[in-house]
Amino acid sequence: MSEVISYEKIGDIAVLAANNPPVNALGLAVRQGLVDGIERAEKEGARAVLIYGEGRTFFAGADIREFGKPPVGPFLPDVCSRIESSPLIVVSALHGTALGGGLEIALASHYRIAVPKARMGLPEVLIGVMPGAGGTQRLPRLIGIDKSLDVITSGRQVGAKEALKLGILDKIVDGEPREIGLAYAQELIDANAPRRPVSEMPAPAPVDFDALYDAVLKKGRGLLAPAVAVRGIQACCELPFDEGMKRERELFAQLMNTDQRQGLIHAFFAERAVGKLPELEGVAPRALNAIGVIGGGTMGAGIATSALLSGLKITLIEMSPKAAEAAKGRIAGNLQGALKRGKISPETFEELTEKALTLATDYAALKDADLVIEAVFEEMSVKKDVFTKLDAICKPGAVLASNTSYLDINEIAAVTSRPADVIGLHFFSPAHVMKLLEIVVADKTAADVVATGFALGGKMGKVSVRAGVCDGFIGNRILSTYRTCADYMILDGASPYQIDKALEEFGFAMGPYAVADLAGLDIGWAVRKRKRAEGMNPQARDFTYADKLCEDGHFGQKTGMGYYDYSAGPKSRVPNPEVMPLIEADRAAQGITPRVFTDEEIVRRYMAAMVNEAAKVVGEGIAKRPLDVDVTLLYGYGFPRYRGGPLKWADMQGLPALLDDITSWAEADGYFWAPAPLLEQLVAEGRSFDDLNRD
Ligand code: 3H9
Repeated sequence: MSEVISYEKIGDIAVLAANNPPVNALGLAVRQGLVDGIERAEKEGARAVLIYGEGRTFFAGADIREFGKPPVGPFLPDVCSRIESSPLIVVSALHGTALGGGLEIALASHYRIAVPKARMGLPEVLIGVMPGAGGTQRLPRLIGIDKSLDVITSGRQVGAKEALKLGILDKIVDGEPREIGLAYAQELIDANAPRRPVSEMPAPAPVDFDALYDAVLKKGRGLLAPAVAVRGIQACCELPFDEGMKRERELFAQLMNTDQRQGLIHAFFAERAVGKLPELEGVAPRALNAIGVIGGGTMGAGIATSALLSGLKITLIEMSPKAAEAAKGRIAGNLQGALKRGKISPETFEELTEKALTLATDYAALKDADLVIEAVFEEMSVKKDVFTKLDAICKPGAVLASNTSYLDINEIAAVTSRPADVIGLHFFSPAHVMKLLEIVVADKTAADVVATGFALGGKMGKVSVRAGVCDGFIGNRILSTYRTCADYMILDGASPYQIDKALEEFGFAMGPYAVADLAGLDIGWAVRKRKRAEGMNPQARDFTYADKLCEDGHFGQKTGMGYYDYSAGPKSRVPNPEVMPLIEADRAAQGITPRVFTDEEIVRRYMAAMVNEAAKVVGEGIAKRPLDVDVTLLYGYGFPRYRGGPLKWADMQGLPALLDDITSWAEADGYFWAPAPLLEQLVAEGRSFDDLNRD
């Protein structure tokens, strides 16, 4: 027998146990082991077969690492058919996460039992494919169209209790999967229970699948997989089982060949790789029991909320008792949201707001803190003042973190006597919702302080990315460049509305001007004023239309008017009629004759600006690997996940063509479009960004 599937005969029951850590993925050896096990059970006169997983889970699905490589048999659909067609009774006992091909193995079994904590689902659409081993053919036969549509097109995980209610499971029993499975198989043998192949159950009656397809496609904002999966369910309802299986396989193969599949799988592995840094190997984080937060505005309150929700005790410092109470109100408001969504109980709400949170106005309250995060006004002198105080108060070894979004952490660290303990922890607003955390490592930051930043991010459920020090770190630096590119396109003839539409069609949740309205136009206004005061590079182009909007009191959604008019509510935006005349006045003042931009050119320039700056960020070591940039943009900036991130997108587009475009635009504006040396190097060497991820 194969090593990854062990075989044992206990009385009348053949036991096939999977042992393929970490998640019992259904790689070639596992698939072969299952087929061999079933054959042996039949030969050795067993009456039932039990399939279960050793370790943390039942099969978590096909081995995604095999995707894109030439497939080698036995293929998973055939393994499932072999299991289902066995004359023996086959029982699957589920624990952990039975996902994708794992659930398909269970669906091909005749009976399914699970432990109460088991979770299951068909998450294939989340990695750009669809169930390809009978999931779309068996699940609708078992639980009907509506429920299977929900499970398959959302890719969500279903808990055991719900799965029993849906009809996916036959039984839930607490215990070890092996023991509960053996007892259930014996019970079935004793009761002379029949085999129960799902493929022989009647299929549901067809419905209007074209309408369903369109609705699912629209909901996915360009994501193909869930819509194509609808066609699989359609095949279940309209075709005999075997033909339905063939159709499912064709649809699966079609999705397998898409860029979306590549993008989503890149995102899956990239988000798991961000925290794996050679510099942190074997480095233990410092203690993380008592956390301090300085400043209880939107950001500080969001950070405190997120920390409280992850079970940390927080001391929050504000300037006055009144400000501290206001901060508590913000935190309570955030936690109310979690309460409403059923994420916490009323008792936990009480516990978090009354016991786990301490308010203070004196820094002395931070003397025992293990880590302090400041979230005060974004001004160097204010930050320096805070760090000077922290240096005087905090115990030796405490981590001192700044939530600055662009200021120089080295300069902040230099005011302390312990720069090795200083780090940037850049949360994104609202901090209790947004998953991204940039961990900004300054010149003197100690490795165990970096490890502590990652440990805190892990506790808070964040996706943490290591960044180096520069203006804006990874994310805001790249954002500033592609936003500038969009602003220049406006000066040259595009409208904010065309740009938003083109980028939303590309897959961004919101275009840059709708985002600006949401964030508040006063933020960009302050940055422009600062840059002008510092002295802008004479080659950079400037404009006044956005300032004029602010001067008129239009700060975006919060004032009901910005690039868009929100008088009918935040979700129903219409262009603000004041905007285009302001833009036209800017163009006239600068002697620009506006030209027509196609949506395609808008996307191409915007993306090229993003990729070029991202290549500079990687080339300068601000991001260690291209995948760090991809994850930053995916989690902090609404980049469409199915495109994998800007540098994965660039690889799939082809780097030489992108560099050609950038070089040709540099003829007109060599300052803005100066090609990134790393991009030039990769093109010269015929390599991709992903090659650097693997180096
Ligand atoms: C499918 O089944 C298609 C079929 O319908 C048809 C085929 C014909 N393969 O996430 P974690 C690795 S499509 C290979 O950190 P957790 C993962 O990379 C598949 N490797 O742990 C990581 O490796 P490393 C449908 C996999 O506890 C390690 O396992 N199934 C796979 O937070 C631990 O993972 C899915 O889409 C895999 N399938 O979460 C499930 N899965 O240690 C995808 C994981 O080297 N997986 N790895 O970094 C998940 O959702 C989560 O990993 C899971 C565990 C919930 C299982």
